[in-house]
Amino acid sequence: MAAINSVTDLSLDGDIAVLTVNSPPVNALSAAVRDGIKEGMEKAGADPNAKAIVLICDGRTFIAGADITEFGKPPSGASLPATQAAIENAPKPVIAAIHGTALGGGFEIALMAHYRVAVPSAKVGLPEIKLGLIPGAGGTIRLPRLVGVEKALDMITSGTQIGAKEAQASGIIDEIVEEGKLREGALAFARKVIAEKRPLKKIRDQNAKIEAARGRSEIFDNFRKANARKFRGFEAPEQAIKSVENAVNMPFDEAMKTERQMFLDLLKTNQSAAQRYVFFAERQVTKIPDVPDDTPTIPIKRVGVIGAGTMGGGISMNFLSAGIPVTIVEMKQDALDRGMKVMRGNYENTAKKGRMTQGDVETRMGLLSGTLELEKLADCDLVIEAVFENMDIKKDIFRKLDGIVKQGAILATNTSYLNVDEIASVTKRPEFVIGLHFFSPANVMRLLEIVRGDKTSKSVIATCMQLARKIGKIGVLVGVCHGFVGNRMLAQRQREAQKLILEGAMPWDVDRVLYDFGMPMGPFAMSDLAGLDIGWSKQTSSSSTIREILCEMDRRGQKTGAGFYDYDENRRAKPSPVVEKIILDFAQKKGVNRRKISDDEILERCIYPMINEGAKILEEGKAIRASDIDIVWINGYGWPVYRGGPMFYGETIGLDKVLAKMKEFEGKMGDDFKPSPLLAKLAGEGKGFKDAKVGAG
Ligand code: T1G
Repeated sequence: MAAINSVTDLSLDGDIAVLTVNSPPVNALSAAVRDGIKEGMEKAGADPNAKAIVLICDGRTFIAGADITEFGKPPSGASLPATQAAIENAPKPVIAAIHGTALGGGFEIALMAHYRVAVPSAKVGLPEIKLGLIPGAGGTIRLPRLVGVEKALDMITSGTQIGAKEAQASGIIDEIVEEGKLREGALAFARKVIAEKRPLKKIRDQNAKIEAARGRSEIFDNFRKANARKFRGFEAPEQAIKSVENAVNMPFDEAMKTERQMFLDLLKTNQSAAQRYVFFAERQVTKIPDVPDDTPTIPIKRVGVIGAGTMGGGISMNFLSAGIPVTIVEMKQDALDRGMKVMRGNYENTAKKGRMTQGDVETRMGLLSGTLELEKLADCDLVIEAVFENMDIKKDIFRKLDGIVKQGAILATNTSYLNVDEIASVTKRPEFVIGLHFFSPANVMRLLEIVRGDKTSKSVIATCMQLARKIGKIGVLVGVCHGFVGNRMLAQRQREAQKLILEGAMPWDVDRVLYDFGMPMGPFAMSDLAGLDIGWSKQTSSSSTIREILCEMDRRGQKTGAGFYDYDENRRAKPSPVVEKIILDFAQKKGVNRRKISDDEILERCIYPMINEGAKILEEGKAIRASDIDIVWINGYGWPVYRGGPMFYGETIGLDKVLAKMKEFEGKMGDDFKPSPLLAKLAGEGKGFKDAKVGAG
């Protein structure tokens, strides 16, 4: 065994050279790894005692891609293309031995080998699209030659990983070897290649699968049309499609050169910077300064959910799908039956779409029990209250739970706004009380705001952060304040949206601007979807706002076929002349002189106050870091990932520009736009939110 460098070594096993990469945590293609592979290949290639070369990795995975931490830094070490050429041009067979996840540049390295073997649990993929990039080392040129154009387009534009079996069936993997015996399997395969005098198979010479698509632009146009909604606003997917089309129609080396340039161009875009930022932000969010990774956690073997409505049912489904039994409580049998029926229906819809079997449905439903008695929750390890958003009702429930549920169990509230400390204060176990704020639909949205109370213990926090991952959520630790992080910032946008339609815009103007910005829908379409009558009361309604007027007219949103918009039988929204007249009359009655409001003003007034509120949240320590706030908005409200989140977007615009605009609006429209001291400080110092102090969440 001879070390090539600190992360690679070369050994000889009989007549097979074994080049091993060992660069934790994921063997990313750092400069040292590239240097080691290039030098190792050249040495093994020149060694007469080596009849073949196995490229293998130690640790958890084969190379998981380029080292994302190196992006944007001056290049050093061997280039990736040079490293790849050393593999493909080796004068003897190279076998890539894959375990874990061969992704991005790692997969592109494996594609340079003449053969590939893998253990059954291995996966391969080209996830560059998730970073706002396209594969930059031949992925879009070689993969179609192996698997065909359609499958390549799908894999590259979705960034999905495929398992070893599917990869073998698609022609990517030559042989699957025994789990846990990758090295032995790869050596045996190498000896077979030598014994059978198999050729040095280069993918660049395999053209059969692309010839069928040559000159057929409709394949690519149809793919574009079929995915237009999914790709809306993103730059990289179009480049990926173009590069695969080049693979089909251009000479190999020209297509390679064009791909590399497209990759380098994308690397410089704000979209890629945003998506790379989000990649790391999603990993940072698990790091809590005062709750170390080794904090003891509480085993959660049974969960109780109070309320079988939309939220309670959705929340329960998360645990059932993770194999955790749930006891769900309602006050009336018909409500309980209805809630359980809805849950079964949701699962059966998923089964109809082929995303689970009927057996999966029965397994999940078999873990669910319903009851009208709170006492049945006594042996639960976690109880989540998901009832009406009223403090007195919640306090009453927590008083009862405190006397029923076993000691050491966690009592959680799903409140969207209310004060978790006040709820905890009615129990004798405030250290076991926490907020678990799910986002509707709770079985779909990935975000879970985990609200730490003043007295919530570190073990309870650690348990809930771990449980979030177990049920497939992104848990973000936030502090107690009205609306926590997401809804507190949302309130800023909703206030401005309501003012804008009074001052001169129409609901469909505001929605169009925010939809074109990249949001899944604007505030008024969102209100119609959720229902305008949330928190509205017929008894107290007095036509004091446009929303009240609409609810009084029974225009309560999509569910009544009309709200801010009119809806046809397929729930397609159309601007409503009725609503337009209501708005004009209301403005006149209020003595508001309406004016033309530009799209820029709509966008700035909806988003800049959100950024400003995010700065206040950081100042108050209600979020640990700005990137946590961005993760909340991307995963809770559909903020376009290619804009990185509101705080990242503020930095893209420039905090000085955001501050100047807030001051301008403050001069015209008052304190709603008063800049936060932190925003003023950072803008004045030419710094970004990443320079803000870390909060406790
Ligand atoms: N570069 C640098 N660090 C990385 C990394 C990478 N590619 N991938 C992961 N890490 C770090 C991560 O930040 C974390 O660090 C630790 O490894 C464990 O990751 C030319 C240019 C491999 C499936 O996009 O999908 O190749 O927080 O917590 O859940 O075409 O990491 O511990 O300090 O995610 O087991 C393409 C991205 C790059 C793969 C493992 N490759 N990584 O998941 O662990 S672009 C990717 C992943 C490219 C070429 C282009 C996952 C994983 P820390 P983790 P995991």
